Amino acid sequence: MNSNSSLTGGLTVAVLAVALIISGYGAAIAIGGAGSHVTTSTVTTTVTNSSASSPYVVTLVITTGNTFNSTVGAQPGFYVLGPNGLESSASIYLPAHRLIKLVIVNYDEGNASLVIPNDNVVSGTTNGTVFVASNANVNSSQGRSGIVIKGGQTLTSVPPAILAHTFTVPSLNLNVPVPLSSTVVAYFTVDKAGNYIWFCETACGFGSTGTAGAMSTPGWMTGSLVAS
Ligand SMILES: [Cu+2]
Repeated sequence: MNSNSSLTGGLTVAVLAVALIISGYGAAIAIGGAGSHVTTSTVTTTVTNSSASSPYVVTLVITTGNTFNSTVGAQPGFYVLGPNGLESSASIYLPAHRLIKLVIVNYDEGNASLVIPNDNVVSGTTNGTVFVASNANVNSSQGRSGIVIKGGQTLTSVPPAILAHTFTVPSLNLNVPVPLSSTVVAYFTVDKAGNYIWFCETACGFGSTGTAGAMSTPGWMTGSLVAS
């Protein structure tokens, strides 16, 4: 080895060091970006939740008749109700170690069959219940004088005949069944920060089994639940 090659070796180390510093900086920017997002959520929290002891409210809206593509046609979809309106449910952000008040407003009037047995049964919520309002089959009736709302009803399961969708996080043992045309309220806590996958577990999608299209596409009937 002559002095030239040892000089080259030194340069290589220097270049590698610079590259490492740059990539480290890149990672810092990426982490900062994620942190900014969390900060944005925190601002939302301040607006919708007056104190840290009150539940953190997450509102999801299920709309129907959304065009998926020309082959599949319309599909139902979950959206997050954010400060600027309906946002993608591909990632749903919420705090860990804090009571979550989950409100699901479902405009879908059609029922769908279960993909997994018993997913009409509530699990993982406070008291193992959901509170269902504004569903004609559960707590209101319709007559010549209009719709009579009888108030909400607390349920431990939703009859399969009126089940439209579920909000299910298997690794949290969380299952919130959603009747057709209803507003559902459930409380739960995520004990461990992390990135979880949520699904709808009714056959509400495309294809012979109903598991394609919306069912298998993030931001429609599946996505990430990010607890931090
Ligand atoms: Cu669904």
